[in-house]
Amino acid sequence: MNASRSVPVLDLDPFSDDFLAEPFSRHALIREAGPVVWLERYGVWAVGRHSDVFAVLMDWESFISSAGVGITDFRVQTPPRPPSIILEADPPLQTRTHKILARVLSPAALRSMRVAFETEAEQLAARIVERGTIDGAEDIARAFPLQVFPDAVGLPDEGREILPAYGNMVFNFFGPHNERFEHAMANAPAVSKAVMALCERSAVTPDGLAAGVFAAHDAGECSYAEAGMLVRSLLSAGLDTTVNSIACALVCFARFPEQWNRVRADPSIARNAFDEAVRLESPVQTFFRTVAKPVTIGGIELEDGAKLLMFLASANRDPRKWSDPDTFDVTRKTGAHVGFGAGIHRCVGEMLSKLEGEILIGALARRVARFELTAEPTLNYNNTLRGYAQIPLTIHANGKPT
Ligand code: OVM
Repeated sequence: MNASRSVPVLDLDPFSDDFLAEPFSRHALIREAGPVVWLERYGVWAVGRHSDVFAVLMDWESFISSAGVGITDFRVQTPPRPPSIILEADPPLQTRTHKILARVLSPAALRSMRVAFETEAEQLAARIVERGTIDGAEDIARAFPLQVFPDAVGLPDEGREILPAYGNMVFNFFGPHNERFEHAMANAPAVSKAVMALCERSAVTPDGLAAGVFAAHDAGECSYAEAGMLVRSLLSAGLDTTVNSIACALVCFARFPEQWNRVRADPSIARNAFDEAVRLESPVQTFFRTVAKPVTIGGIELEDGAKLLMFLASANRDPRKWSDPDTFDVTRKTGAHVGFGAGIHRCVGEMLSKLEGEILIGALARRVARFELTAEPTLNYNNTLRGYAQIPLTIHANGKPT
């Protein structure tokens, strides 16, 4: 095997605190080593260049998801929760389930959320300006999605408090069985049970996203159990991702105040600014695929059954693809970034996430002149997500709120 090319072997641990504290310089090493590298610590392949990450994302027949998109191979080890029927699935199942959630999250469905999101964003912006000294991670990045998203899904107030612990479990689970994994999983059965109770038709309002999923069941598009599993997917994928995206955007605005001034001058670029923060920071840093047939990347043969780690965050700063990749530029053409994936598994909630980002950033732009970091933000270490535990900020208000 691999007689024709020598395989770059690296002993990096992409799930260590050390790596996660400063992932971007490590990504450069991976990209420079070759189109595909062997991570000997875990016995997995990895890609970090934009063209290779994109090619892997697009080739769902060679690089499957049904054996899990974490390091664990579901064909060998039983996963700790029943597999997702959209994320951890291949066509034809994934085609059917993706279609259901795409309709539930359609532009028409999102339009009806705008007013509620704007009301919440205005209140939040007024509140933080009033306070002046805040933790951006808690008071903005967690506060906003934790309110508007469970409301949009149609969850009761009672029970939704389990969602942060559940998200922590789901996204740490994709990584290796390190300390972080063990800690997040400590309460897995009870947390999973509480979440599944929220995925019953009787638990949700008749007008939210969850109700839309159950309507697909009524229309014969999926079983009742599958509808519950798709509601679970909304709850798994829809919260920690947006929380961390907003946290990343805040840190970008604080570190690049001239870019914040451009958003203030023209709030119509808020949506692009949010997308640029997703490119630069990549809240979802990595996902795995499993090789399902012998394939080659850059002349190196990958064996059937191998796990392959895609460094989405690395592709998003690959200088082969981007000019000034480490610079936050709110008017950059961001279209080709893979922060939301690409191909058949591309994030089905992307437009909902961007609606949240656009509305929140727009409301902040009308009131906040400057986000001043009063101390270094602290990272929230996670096996998949990049985000912040704390973002100590002084909020400088605009002269006059409009
Ligand atoms: C799911 C799921 C869980 C986590 C992430 C995700 C990024 C989906 O259970 O379907 O998408």
